[in-house]
Amino acid sequence: MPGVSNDNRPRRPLRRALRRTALPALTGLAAAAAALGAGELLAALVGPGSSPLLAVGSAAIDLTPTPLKEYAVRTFGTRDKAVLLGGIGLTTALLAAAAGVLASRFPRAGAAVFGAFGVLGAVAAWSRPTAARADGLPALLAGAVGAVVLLLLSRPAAAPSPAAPSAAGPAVSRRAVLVVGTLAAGAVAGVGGRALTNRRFDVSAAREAVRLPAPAVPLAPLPAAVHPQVPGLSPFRTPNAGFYRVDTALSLPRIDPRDWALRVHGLVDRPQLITFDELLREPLEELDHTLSCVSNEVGGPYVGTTRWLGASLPALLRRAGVRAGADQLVGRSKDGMTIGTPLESVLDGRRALLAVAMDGEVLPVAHGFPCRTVVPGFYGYTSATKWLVDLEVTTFAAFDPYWVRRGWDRTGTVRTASRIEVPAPFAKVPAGEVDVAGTAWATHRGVAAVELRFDDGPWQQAQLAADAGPDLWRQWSYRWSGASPGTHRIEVRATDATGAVQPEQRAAPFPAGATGWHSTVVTVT
Ligand SMILES: Nc1nc2c(c(=O)[nH]1)N[C@H]1C(S)=C(S)[C@@H](COP(=O)(O)O)O[C@H]1N2
Ligand SMILES: [Mo]
Repeated sequence: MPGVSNDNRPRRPLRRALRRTALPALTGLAAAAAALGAGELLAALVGPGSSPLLAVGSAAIDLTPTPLKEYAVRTFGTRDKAVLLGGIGLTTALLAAAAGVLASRFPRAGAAVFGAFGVLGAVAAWSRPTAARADGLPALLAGAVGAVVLLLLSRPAAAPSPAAPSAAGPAVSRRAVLVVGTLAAGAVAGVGGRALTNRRFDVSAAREAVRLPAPAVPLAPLPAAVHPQVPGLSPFRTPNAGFYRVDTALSLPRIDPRDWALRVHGLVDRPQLITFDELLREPLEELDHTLSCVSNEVGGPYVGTTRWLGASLPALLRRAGVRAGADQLVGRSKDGMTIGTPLESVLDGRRALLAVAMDGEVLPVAHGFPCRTVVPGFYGYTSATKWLVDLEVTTFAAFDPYWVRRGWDRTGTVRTASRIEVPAPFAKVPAGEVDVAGTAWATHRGVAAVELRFDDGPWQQAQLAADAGPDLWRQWSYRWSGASPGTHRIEVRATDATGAVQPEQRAAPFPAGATGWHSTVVTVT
């Protein structure tokens, strides 16, 4: 049997290949682990925005071209951030392995790769809109540690003694032990650093300590008739745990309400500064409202309905005294997001809030604790600043907020939308009577009608559940009788309270929200 005749032969090249690439690559990974471990430990001292991986990730989010970002949201949904961090981790690992191989021949060149990435990470951290002086230091430390560890681990082993021809074996394994040890130590430091950061900047105790005052302007409970009671249809009020989350924050801004103050400035006569205690002493109002995201595809899940509680935003602006000529209200968040709302709409009598609670609970950290804006009629990106710290009265001519700079519509008025939730797509339903049900919204205009059609037949009126107001979605149902066995396509369209029928024409979410009719295919058996 040729090829197996000499069972000594395959071993040597293997060992040589191992020494030439596998061990150097692993050495590069170990240097990267030590680097990131050191970086995370220092980041725990400096602040959450200074973690080198997160800083690079945040910069990547800001620099990602809009089509790619749309693709990511479409493909990965709310897991987009995990995918991004995974991608950055994988890229880092590959580059580190390559730098390790490079260092086995040119140690200084390998070390220089680490130095360069340290500088890049620091630039990323300093480029954040809210960067502090020290935020680049963890990445610089990481680069330096990575370079030094790589140089130390890549030093040529002592020349093998001629008396012991197998000396290369122990030298390789001694180095392998060092490399694996460094890898493990770096991983422990990295995980430990993250845990320290989370512990140091945790605000869950401060959040639990908040006592919500009773609303000065309470709302009656919603009537049961807002829900058609069709099994499988989403609840009218979305529980907080199921409320969609969309934002650019890789690590959630954690704000202790005792350190929070809201500044109101710009084109106003009397700039304001309000602490959280002062905010809670305002007469608090309740608002039932459906919040939706401009990135929601036709039939998509980025929409939710809740009862918000907060201080009146128009009342605060009147106290500040808005000057003539101002037409845009810009909210800024702790993490530097900017969101611009048409000022005229905020002041036209609709109930707009500086919200502190949703669904009877202090705002969850992921939804903007301790304070966010809510302005009915607009998508979240032009109305709902989470982790709000600053309100500027300005003009559209003077300032383009974050998403507008990336080509999105500057107004962000919610487009009329409707979706079929029951039956589920591709469901098999028994012949006879079939319950069809879903949700429609045209926030702040209200939904006047929902129609269905089956296999391109004539439009049929769906039965609307009780109307709880124009700022809320409206659920609907339809009893489909005489469904014949086979595959059927159901389409839905809504009409808003101005009489405008949802257009059939499909448009992508960019730049002003998706349009088109939602449809679903079911099989009647
Ligand atoms: N600070 C901050 N606020 C933000 C965003 C963000 O990225 N950062 N995203 C906006 C967008 S696009 C939407 S749709 C809503 C989503 O709010 P939710 O996550 O509470 O559902 O928040 C808005 N407010
Ligand atoms: Mo959004």
